[in-house]
Amino acid sequence: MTATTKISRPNDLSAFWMPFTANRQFKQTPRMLVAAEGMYYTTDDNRQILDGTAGLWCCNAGHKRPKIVEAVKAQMDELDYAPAFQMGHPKAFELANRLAQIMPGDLNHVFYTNSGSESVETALKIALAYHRARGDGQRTRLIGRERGYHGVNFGGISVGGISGNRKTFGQMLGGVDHIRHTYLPEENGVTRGMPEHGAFLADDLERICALHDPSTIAAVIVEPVAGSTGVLIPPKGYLERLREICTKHGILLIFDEVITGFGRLGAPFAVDYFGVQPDLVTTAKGLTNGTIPMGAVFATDDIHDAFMTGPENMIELFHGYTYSGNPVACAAAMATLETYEEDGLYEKGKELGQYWEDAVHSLIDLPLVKDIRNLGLIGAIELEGIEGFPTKRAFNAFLKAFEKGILIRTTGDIIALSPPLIIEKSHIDQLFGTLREVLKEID
Ligand code: PXG
Ligand code: PLP
Repeated sequence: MTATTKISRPNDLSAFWMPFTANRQFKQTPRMLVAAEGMYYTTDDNRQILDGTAGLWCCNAGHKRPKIVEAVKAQMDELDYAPAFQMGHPKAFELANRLAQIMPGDLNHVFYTNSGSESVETALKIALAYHRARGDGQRTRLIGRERGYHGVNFGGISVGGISGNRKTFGQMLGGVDHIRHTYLPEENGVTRGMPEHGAFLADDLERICALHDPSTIAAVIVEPVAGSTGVLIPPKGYLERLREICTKHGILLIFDEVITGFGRLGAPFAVDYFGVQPDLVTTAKGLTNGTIPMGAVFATDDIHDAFMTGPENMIELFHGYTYSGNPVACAAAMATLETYEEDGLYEKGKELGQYWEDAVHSLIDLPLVKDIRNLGLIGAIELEGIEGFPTKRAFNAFLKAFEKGILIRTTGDIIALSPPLIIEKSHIDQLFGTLREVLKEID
C-alpha cells in the first residue's frame, strides 16, 4: 500500500471530453485517482482502492514497479526520441528479438504500434498486403465475429461486433462479414474454465466461405477469449477448428491478444495456452504494463518474407506511426518483460487459477447473479438487468464497489475482473468479500 497523501482536484472538469465515459455523470461526482503502488490505487480523498482490473486490463505487474520506473527515467535521459522511418535505435531491435523469443512458433517479426486499436489496423493491412504481394490480391474480405472488440478505429469497429461501438459511425469498411459469437448460455451457463459445448460454432466460418467463396477472404480476426464484450471463453475445440478451416482455405488467422497477451491466462500468450498457432497476433496493454502507450503485431516468417522482394531500396510496407518503436516505450517494455520473468507472472494464472475460480464462483448464490465465467486470472459475473434500464444495475455495482474500496469494470450488465497478476490470496478474499457486500446492497 502507498502512503501518498497527495490531494489534487482540478477546479474545472469541462474541457476534457472523457473516453468511453458518462461525462455528465462523472463530472457531477468525479472519481479521481492520484497515485498507485502494487495492488492499490489512492484516491484524491486518500482512500486505498484495490485494483480488480489491472487498470484497463493492462497493469499486469501491478503499479509503480521500480524496474519500469527506472528504465523510463534513464531512457528519457539518454535518447528521448528517434525518427521511426528510415532510422533505428538499438532498443527497438533488442525488444523485437526478445518478444519473438517469447512468442511461440515462427511468429518472429514484430511491427510496433501505440495501442491495441493501431495493432488491429496494422494486422488487417498486413493481411491484405500479404495476399497481394503473393499475387492473390482478390483476397480482400475481412471476417470478424459477433461481440468481438478490436479497438475503436475504422478497421477495428468494422470487424468488431459490438453494436454500440458501430451504430453511430456510418458504413464502416466494405467487404466485411462476421461469424457467430461463442456464447451458449443454455448449454454452457455457469461454466468453470472452458465450456464443453460449441466447437461446432467455428463451422460458421464455412457458411461465410460458402457465401463469399473462400478465395475472396483475406483473414479472420478473433479474440482467443472475448474480453470487452463481457468475457466469453472459447468452447473446447473451437479455436482448433477455426485454425483448420482457415488453413484449408488459405485464409490468415489473426489472434487479437491485446487482453490475453502477457500472462493473463497463466501462459505468456493465448497462443501458448490454447496451443493453436495463428498467422498474426496483435498485442498492446501488458506490453509496457500500461505505463507508456505501445502495441506490437507479430507476423510469421512466411508473411514477413512475402514482403521482402523487389528492389532493396524500396519501402516494402507503406505503413507505420510516428511513434512506432518509440525509445521510451521500448525501454518500458524491456523492463516490463524482465519484471514479468523475475516475478514469475506468466505462471501466476496457473498457480492461483483454482483459488481465483473458486472465489469468482462463490458469488453464484446471490439473487442478482445470472451467470459466471472464468479463465486464467479473468472472471465475469453477469447480473440480471433492471427491466427497461440495461447496464444500470452493473453501473450501480461499479459505483458502490468504488465507494467500498475496490475497482471493478462493467460492460452491459456484466462485471469483468482482471487483476494485476501479482495478486495474492488475501487480495482475492478482499475483492470477492467486498463484491459480495456490494451485490447484496445494490438495487
Ligand atoms: N483488441 C482487443 C481484444 C482489446 O481488448 C483493443 C483491441 C484496443 O486496444 P486500445 O489500446 O486501442 O484500447 C482492446 C482494448 C474493457 C476495456 O474494460 C477493454 C479494452 C480497452 C478498454 C477497456 O473491456 N480493450
Ligand atoms: N496527421 C498528420 C497531418 C500527420 O502529419 C501525421 C503524421 O505525420 C499523422 C496524422 C499520423 O500521426 P501518427 O504517425 O502519430 O499516427
